[in-house]
Amino acid sequence: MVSAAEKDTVRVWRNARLATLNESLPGLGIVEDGAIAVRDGRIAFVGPEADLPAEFSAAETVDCEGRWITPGLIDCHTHLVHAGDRAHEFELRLAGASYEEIARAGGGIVSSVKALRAASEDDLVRQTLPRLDALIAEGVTTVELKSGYGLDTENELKSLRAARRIAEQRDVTVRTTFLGAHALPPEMNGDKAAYIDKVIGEMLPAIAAEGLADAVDGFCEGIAFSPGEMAKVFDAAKRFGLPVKLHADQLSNLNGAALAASYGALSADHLEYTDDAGAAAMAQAGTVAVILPGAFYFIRETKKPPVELFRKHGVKMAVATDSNPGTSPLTSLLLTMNMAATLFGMTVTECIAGTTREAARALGLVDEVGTLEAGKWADFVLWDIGRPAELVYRMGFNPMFARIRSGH
Ligand code: DI6
Ligand code: FE
Repeated sequence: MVSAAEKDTVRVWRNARLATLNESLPGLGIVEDGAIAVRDGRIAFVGPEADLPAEFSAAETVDCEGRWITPGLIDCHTHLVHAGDRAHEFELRLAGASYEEIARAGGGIVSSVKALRAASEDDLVRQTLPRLDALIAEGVTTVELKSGYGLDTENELKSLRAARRIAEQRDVTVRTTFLGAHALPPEMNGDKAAYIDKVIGEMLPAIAAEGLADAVDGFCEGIAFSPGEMAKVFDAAKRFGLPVKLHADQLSNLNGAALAASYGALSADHLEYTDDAGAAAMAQAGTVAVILPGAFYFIRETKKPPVELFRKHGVKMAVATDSNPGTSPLTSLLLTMNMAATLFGMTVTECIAGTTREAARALGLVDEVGTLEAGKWADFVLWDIGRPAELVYRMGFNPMFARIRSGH
């Protein structure tokens, strides 16, 4: 919490090199010899230090000694709230089993469901915080947390309440997403239609009544839910005024990207199997493509997301960890950027925009965070680097110097 005295503080960061990500500037929106002035937790001025308005000349000043500043990093797709791990399944996969085989044999997401149901809300918070702390240590200031390992009303509520509590325990902005349509829980005995009815008729109303979800997501896949089933969930989300997103075309092309676009989804995520029509529909709808190289790498997928098609159609691309126990036990957004570049050929600018401005867009927050622009929250990171490419280039090294959230 910000005290009244702190709130009134005006502070200036000077002698910095800024990657503003301001869309009206080319590339990273670089400003050399830059300064940022912050008032009441928001950016009041950003630009060349020579242009700093006189009203800030008496302000408390931080000399950045020529360091680079970027917007605070944003991880816009995570399943950080989970219990236990799936290291055993990892060993099975190393011995030759596939992710889908393990899922069909009752492992996979369902084994994380058992673990989450057995954990208390306190336990869940306690187990999640170290993973969140790893992200924060690399400059993450906004994170999305999905439910989706509860798969009944009580346990989905527990997951989202844990997510809201986590937001109070750390200096980070949390957006929560209800992912009830993640997998079919065992007690439904294969009856997907009945489960979808429960998601819509029981779980979503209970979650909306407590204001626990900022968005609704689903897993549209052969091993999960069909486009028709997801459409029902999206219709219900619309009735509650909640924006939607979708795990789409990860393992096969069910035209999930086009389905998401037809609902004006904030994002469609994964997208390895998305085709030209899917990319065109996303561009038309302004649906962000969230690229998740951690899952691609970890399950040794070989079909790459069609980055070229997204560029061709002008689809905005975000990059996120997909941090989860089954397909992406990854808690480094910096390493994720390296993977997006190395595995998918994304450029340095695309990777950095993908973890700042475009990630903000994928969460519906681009008017508040994601770039260094006057009026936005003062969330930014000082880096000990010589050029922005270093954020993407290194593997397993953290050059963060300082992390500022809401000007503190
Ligand atoms: N796609 C994924 O990669 C994760 N969820 C999803 O819908 C996997 C989640 C898990 O295996 O626990
Ligand atoms: Fe995911």
